[in-house]
Amino acid sequence: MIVRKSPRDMTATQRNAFIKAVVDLKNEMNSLSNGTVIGSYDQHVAVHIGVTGRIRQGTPVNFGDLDGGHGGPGFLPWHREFLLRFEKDLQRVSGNSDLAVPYWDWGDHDTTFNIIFQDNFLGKHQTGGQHNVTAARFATGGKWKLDRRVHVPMIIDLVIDPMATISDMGETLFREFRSRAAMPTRAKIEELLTIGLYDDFERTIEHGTVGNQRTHDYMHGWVGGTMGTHASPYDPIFLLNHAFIDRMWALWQALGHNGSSHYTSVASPPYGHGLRNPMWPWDGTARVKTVDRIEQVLPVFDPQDRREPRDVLDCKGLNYSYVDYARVKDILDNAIGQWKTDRGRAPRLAMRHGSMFKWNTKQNLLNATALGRRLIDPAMVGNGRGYETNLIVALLRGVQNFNRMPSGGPFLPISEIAEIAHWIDMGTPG
Ligand SMILES: [Cu+2]
Repeated sequence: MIVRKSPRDMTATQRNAFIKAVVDLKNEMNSLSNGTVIGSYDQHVAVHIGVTGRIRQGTPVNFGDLDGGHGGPGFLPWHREFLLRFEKDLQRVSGNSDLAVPYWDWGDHDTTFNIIFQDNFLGKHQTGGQHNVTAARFATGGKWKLDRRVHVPMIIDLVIDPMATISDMGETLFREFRSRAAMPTRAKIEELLTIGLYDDFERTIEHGTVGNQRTHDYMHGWVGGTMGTHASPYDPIFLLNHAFIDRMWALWQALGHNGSSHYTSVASPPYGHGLRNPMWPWDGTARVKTVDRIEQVLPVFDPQDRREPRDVLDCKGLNYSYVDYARVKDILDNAIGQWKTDRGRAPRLAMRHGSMFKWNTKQNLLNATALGRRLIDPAMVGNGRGYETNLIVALLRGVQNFNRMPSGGPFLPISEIAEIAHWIDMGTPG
């Protein structure tokens, strides 16, 4: 099982390996049977443009009509599948089957500015209007050239950022960053995990319409430039952005919203959005056509290649996770620093809960008991029942007569509790 991490938790070697894979995929060329020569990376961009707007021959429609991957419940499963395929291609080109797409934690501003948007990763954050990306590998000079056969006409493709003023995106990756102060706050991101219904969760994380959230649409516009268009996957931050959205969905699922009963309640969703609809372009024998110029550059899809939202509801079956044991240990170790309930000292957990209460190795944590209760019942590991374990129940709301832990707080943020539940659901990787 691969583990997608924040760049904060990756080694420099891992971060460099990711960048190298991205650049190598961009430079890999394919000759199609129609004579077109096109890059592997650019074909993923084409798939994204193809799903956005017009899954129909001829392009007569308004934006939003017949979009198979946005503006509806299928947004989350479609991008989950899209990211998995992109990631598999990065694994293939690097020869590293452990390579994982990192995620961009919108609430972690230090990592955003000190690691992600630096020239040794995705390029420096700059304010003051449109500018080309500063990291040499993503700059002009033919190294990171945008393919006009894929992304024109921009007038139609350019919709996410209403502030954008460009009419032709050209061949160079560019951005139009907003400021550090315009980033989402940690507290607002935590609120997303308290939403109860799938459709509300989906709409909020896609459009931010509930509670004025700065989420998917906003973050595309926050980076701006190429990221503000339907050709956004040209900017590799797209991958990190969507990995974070996918992670938020996985964490929301881990809080008891997993399985098909926590998918949409929309009665007749648009093509590709229903639980058992095929998702374009992995729509099997149907293979509904998109606009001609995109059809010309797409990879060939096998008629057997058919994916539906219900196929991607469970990350475990897809063999990836967002949390490993090291991350769980970090969360619990950091919490100890906050839990000063013993007259200013860290709580004496062994005294209160017994000597079995420890997590200095994964096995310790899996065996741990408190007051004779197993923190993580083995029967609840790996099957979507992490949220029922005593550990998660105690952290979220308290077990039977006992208050939410730690007694009196401070309580763990819901996202960190969800991370632990997700880790249990994924079968405790790492
Ligand atoms: Cu998208």
